[in-house]
Amino acid sequence: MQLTKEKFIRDFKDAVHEAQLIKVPAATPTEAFVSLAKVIRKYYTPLWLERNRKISEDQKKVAYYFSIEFLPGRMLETNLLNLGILDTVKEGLADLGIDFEEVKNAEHDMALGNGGLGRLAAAFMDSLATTGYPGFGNGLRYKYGLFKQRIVDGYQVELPDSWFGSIGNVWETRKDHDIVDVKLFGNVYLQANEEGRIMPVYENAQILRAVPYDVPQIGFGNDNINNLRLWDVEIPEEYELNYPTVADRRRVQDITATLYPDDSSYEGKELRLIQEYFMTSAGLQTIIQSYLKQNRPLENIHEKVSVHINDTHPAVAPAELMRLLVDDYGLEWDKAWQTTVKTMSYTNHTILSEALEKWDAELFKNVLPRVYQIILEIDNRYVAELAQKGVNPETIENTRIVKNDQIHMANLAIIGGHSVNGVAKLHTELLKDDTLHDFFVLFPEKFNNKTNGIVQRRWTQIAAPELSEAIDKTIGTGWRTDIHELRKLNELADNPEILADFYQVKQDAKAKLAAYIKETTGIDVSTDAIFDVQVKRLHAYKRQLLNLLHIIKLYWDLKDNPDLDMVPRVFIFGAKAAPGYHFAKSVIKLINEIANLVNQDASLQGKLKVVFLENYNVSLAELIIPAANVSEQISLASKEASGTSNMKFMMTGAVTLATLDGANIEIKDEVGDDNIVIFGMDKDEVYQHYANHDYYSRGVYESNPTIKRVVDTFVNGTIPNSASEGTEIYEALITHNDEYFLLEDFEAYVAAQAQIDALYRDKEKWSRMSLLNIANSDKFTSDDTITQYAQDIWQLEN
Ligand code: 26W
Repeated sequence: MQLTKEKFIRDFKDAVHEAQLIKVPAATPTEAFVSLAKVIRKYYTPLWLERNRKISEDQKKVAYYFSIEFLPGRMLETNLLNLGILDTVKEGLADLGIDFEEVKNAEHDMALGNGGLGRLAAAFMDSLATTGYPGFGNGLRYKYGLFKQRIVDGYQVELPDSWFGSIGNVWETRKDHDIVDVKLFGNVYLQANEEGRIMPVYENAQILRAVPYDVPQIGFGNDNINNLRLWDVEIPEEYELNYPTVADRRRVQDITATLYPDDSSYEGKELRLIQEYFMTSAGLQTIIQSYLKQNRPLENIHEKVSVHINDTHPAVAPAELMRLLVDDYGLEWDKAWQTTVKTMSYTNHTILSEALEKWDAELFKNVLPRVYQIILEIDNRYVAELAQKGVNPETIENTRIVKNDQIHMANLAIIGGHSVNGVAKLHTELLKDDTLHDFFVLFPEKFNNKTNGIVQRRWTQIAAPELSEAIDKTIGTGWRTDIHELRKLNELADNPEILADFYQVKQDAKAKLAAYIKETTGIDVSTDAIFDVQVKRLHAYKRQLLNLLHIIKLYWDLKDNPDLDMVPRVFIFGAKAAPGYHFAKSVIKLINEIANLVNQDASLQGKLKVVFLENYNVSLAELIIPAANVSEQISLASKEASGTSNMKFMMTGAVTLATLDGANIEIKDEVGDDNIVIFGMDKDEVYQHYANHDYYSRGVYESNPTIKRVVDTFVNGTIPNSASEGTEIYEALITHNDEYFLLEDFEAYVAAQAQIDALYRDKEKWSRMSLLNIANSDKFTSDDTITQYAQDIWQLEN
């Protein structure tokens, strides 16, 4: 959109006067932020209205991305950048004596997600708007997002994330117009109606009101605005008498109160099931209503609507759509089923079996009695159809939805949809060959890969403005709109001046992070050191502990030989652990205690520093990632479905130190073997261990003195204040046979780290590697990923 600085200043002043009844110079950053948001809303509202009008006038097919998590982080700067008015606004504010950074920091992260899955959903929203495809989000409006993490005495403490604060969500619009009701609990029986149709009769159901709040998703440079619809729950006025006490009301409000903070294991909690159903049912109801306005037959809804199931959390969708089509709109079962399968598609984000959702049939039946009946019917018909085709009984049993009194949600998503995708090449292969092999044999045509991506604009132009300027200076600004132009940097990678420029940009980013580290932890770190970073959720399979084992080895090397010739290293961690995940919390405690140990030891001469930054979130990632020299992506091969931070690090010039897992493999393919450091077992070697049952960690421990010394450090009193956590870790590694093969990969990891040290000493060589990583990162733009979803899975037009 077009905007002059003068007009902006006038609008902004007016907004401050009107909203705060104060003059601009008196406005606090929060007041300035609220007023700025009001001004921006005024700018985009006509664009948003126009977009909605156009989509319905053109009767375009729309994809709805159903996700229990969306993790956009802050929206202000993205919104301004995408509207094309970021520089104008920054200049206008500067004229008024207002620091844009302060205003920006007044916005609370929108953290309605745990990690990769939620961040990916937010990235897809941005990219859908940017590519111009009509793709809308559908999720929950949690009052509290992912917990705020504080570290007290080295331990993680969780605090509620009250992100609404006193100002609420400045971007959202409540849409009373689209309110719907959602039914839970009660009894259902079937009865013939006057026309002889068998209809469900509900008794004593709880009826809740679903209220949508729409958050605009602004496309980059195209004035295109899509919709992220987040549902809140309310008690319908007419049923108020059913909720006489505060406790009664609270039980309802709980449905949208908090995001479940667990991304490591599935928990069969009733409230979670209600959350999942609530957003799915409400979303589908409004989708049908808006489709019907086009006066088209419901049995063709797949021609104008796609519903995407992001992981299994919204996987009740095929059954709920069947319920709506058959019960509420009177479609024949077979017709309804055909259109349902054509409408639905599903992405799997993990092969960890403990994270695959299964519901106890009893619990499910109690909460969703009618949907339960429908699932049984889908399951019966599925089994009968396959049996009739002569499929062997074992395959049928493996793939059916209801068995052993459990409902397998992934199976429902696969059977009830036409597409199943993994999120990186290796992950999709593993799904086909292993996790979902029986499905792949039955329905090979449903399977496809969609390697994840990132919103390059956030990780370059917003998080790394100095890097972006350095790129502008070398290849011009075209890459800002067409990321593939980054490839031009490949030709410049031998130019020493350019390399020196980029080196300096990284040094400046490191200085910024160093200042933050000093301010928040008191630890001094030198920008001459290698900044070696591992930031992600804390999980055993991601192997933060392997990183720690190497740190302990370095510690002993330096204690043995204080003059050891090594490039100084700062190991930086950021990680939240699921509140109930004991082992993960013990690892956090140990990282912090080891940090205390090494940071205070003068004999190490500052060569080794360990920093744990609390409350890792999107905004902190924007500070940390551009400052990294080394990107730690060291999960056990086969376990990390894709990873997406690996892509962000690459794009901002870190060198990846990685196992052949997830998208690391594709990063290696893009950047070439010389510009990445790979180590450890590959997926086949891991699977061979599983098949042969031949791994014995105690044997490795007893026969390798270095490993023994490192592991013993956890239990011999070297690390203060962590006896019980140290024992727990020792036992995981030795008594419980080291589930993620840390000891097996240890030596390879140490060697890879030595290689990093050697490479970094040659400044020019390192800078070249760094630049080549940036130059070849364009493959990972989520704009291209979403284009593939839109074309291959959803068949959309932009
Ligand atoms: C049921 C509890 C639960 C909740 C969330 C289990 C598992 C999850 C998610 C599937 C975990 C997740 O975020 N997976 C990550 O998805 C990213 C986006 O595709 C991938 O890049 C990561 O590799 C994958 O771990």
